[in-house]
Amino acid sequence: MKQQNTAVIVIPTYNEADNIGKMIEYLNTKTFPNIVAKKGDLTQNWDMKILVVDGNSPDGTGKVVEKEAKKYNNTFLLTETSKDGIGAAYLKGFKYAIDKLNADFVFEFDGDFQHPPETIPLMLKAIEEGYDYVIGSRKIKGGSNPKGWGFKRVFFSEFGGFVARFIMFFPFKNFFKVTDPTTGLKVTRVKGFVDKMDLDWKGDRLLTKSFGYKLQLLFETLKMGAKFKEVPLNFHVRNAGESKIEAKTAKDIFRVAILLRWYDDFTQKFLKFGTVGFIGFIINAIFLNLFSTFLNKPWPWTFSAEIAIISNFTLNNLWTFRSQQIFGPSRLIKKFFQFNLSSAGAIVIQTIFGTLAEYLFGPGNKTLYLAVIIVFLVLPYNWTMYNLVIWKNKKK
Ligand SMILES: Nc1nc2c(ncn2[C@@H]2O[C@H](COP(=O)(O)OP(=O)(O)OP(=O)(O)O)[C@@H](O)[C@H]2O)c(=O)[nH]1
Ligand SMILES: [Mg+2]
Repeated sequence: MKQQNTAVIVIPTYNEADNIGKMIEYLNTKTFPNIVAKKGDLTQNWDMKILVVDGNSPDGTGKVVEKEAKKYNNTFLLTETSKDGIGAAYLKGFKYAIDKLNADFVFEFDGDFQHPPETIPLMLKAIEEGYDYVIGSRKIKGGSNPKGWGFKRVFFSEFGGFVARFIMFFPFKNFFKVTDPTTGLKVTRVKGFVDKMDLDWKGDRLLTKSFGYKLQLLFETLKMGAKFKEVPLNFHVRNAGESKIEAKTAKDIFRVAILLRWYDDFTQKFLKFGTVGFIGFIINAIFLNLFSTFLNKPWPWTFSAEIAIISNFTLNNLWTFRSQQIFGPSRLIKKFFQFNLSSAGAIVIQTIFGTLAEYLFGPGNKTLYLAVIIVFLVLPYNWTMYNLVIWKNKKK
């Protein structure tokens, strides 16, 4: 293992001439000298670098950074041709940090003193403990919003953050783990995570060029299985200069959260699974009526159910679980037999709980009982059986 890791603090700037010089000085003289083995809780020496990605600011931000870069050889400037959105700036910055600066870890960090530099060593400590992805959270114990924020800004941050969190992760474990999905302060391990991302800026890599990229990288990094931790963040009001937060930022965040969830493999599979189930139900009903015209009880029930089972098996195999598709006559027969057994299990569940419900609550609301049993028992049961037995991923 490498003895010394390199961490690059990537700072996007647009018109931050009044802040960025002070920030670079502060990091180099006050923060980095403490990021060495045996200071605080750190056990390693860290090679700390600063990369400013400037959107060709008209206020001379780039000039200030150039001057600092002459003074400190760990400080670098990447100038974009124009202001291209904070998400675009970060992707370009990550690529530069990896290709040119040997980054093992990349930080996302604001240059306007909203992120206290003192949080950096705490995040590196978590990295030393083995985490891959550490973010600063304003919502956990010890974290906070700026004292100077008005009601509107607090409301948007709290409400927007919660909605984003809900849309992206509910009801899964990341919904409970990620308390601050829109935070701007993060550090990510390069090996296995950032180096697996497509950082080439082609314009369509991200769902957005602006602030919503935070959600996308969060979503992707967690999906890659990053070991994740939050540390408290005391978010400040900006030191100087003007806010670049736009009215459309909230809309951007909302849009990106929905798209991420919608295009996620799991969602797509689940929607297809639901659709196939619904088609099966319709087919079952149609054939039940049709067979009833010329067959005696109980056969219409039996044959229509089997036709629905065949439809479900076929459509799920061709569509829902296409990525784990079952091929070949002998495997198809074996799996179809398994599928029938699994469907019989669903019938048993329905019979037991349907009867129980009638016994407990009276025979009145059969349709309601059926709906509840299907949604809360049969669907989860089928979903589990399909994923873990019938179309089980063999790779794992
Ligand atoms: N290179 C580049 N930097 C940007 C761009 N948009 C914002 N930034 C910088 O990224 C940092 C974080 O931006 P935001 O969190 O979106 O907005 P903000 O101006 O910090 O908003 P406040 O919280 O009100 O201070 C700011 O310090 C900006 O200077 C951009 O399009 N390109
Ligand atoms: Mg800011």
